[in-house]
Amino acid sequence: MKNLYLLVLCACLLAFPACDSEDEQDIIPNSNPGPKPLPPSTSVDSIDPQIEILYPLLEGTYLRIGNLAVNVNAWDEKQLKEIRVFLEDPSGTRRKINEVFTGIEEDPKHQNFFAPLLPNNAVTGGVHTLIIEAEDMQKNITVKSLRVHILADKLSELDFNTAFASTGWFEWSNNYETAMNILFFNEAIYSILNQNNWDYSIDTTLVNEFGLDFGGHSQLWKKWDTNKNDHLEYSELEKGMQDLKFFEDWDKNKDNVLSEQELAEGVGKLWDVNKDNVVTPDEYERKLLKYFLP
Ligand SMILES: [Ca+2]
Ligand SMILES: [Ca+2]
Ligand SMILES: [Ca+2]
Ligand SMILES: [Ca+2]
Repeated sequence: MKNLYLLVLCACLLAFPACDSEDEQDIIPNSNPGPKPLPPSTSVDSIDPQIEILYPLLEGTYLRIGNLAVNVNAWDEKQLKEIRVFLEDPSGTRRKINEVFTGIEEDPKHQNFFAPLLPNNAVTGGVHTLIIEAEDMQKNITVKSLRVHILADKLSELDFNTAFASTGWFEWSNNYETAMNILFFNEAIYSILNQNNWDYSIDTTLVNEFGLDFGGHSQLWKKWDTNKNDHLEYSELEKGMQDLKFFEDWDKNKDNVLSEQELAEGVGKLWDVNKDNVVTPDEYERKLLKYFLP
């Protein structure tokens, strides 16, 4: 039956050019030929769209007060209608996530979807499912999903490495790459210290507190502001971080990048006040909230 349909379709298509030229001759004398008929559809779109999840990279655990965003690309060989993203809570209730305009260039075949998910007070704790749907103009739909474990108010019950990883800070600061190079590391520290992104002005007390909280360095601002203009130029930050040797010391396997694990261990070592090799919530909670969960 299907073959018969195809034969008929082919026959019609072959017949069309001849018909066209005859029709054109017929309508030339007409002063108002009307809208030109649409060309016959030569194929049906039965191919599903494709989805690429840029992040979250992995199914993971995040604090409700941490950073988590969803970023997805989808494309279709004909024409994409839309990307839809839902977050399903542990009870199975689904809510649609609204897209945030990013200005990323799109065309009929490609679309991008970006939205921050966390921090969000409305999100409860528990295992959630992130559901991504891409639909084309012929209603072909592709669905991908991944699980995200959201921790509501459990910071004080977490071991340090889990707490650090759950902030989402590493992913957020590192453009969702799995290894952080020195440029991203310095920029990440700079954005912790310079909370006003528009200029170099800085809360000098915060720099001094950072010095004390990360290795007991007193009066760090005095050392860092080498040109004494009360601003932190990026070059001063780079020089200051080089002197502290954090990147060098924390890069345990010496591959010139920091993994999230290396970063957590490096920070943890500085925050283990009583040096018992365990970073307890009373040792890390205030600092984690202050520097990595602002
Ligand atoms: Ca398609
Ligand atoms: Ca300066
Ligand atoms: Ca490394
Ligand atoms: Ca300790």
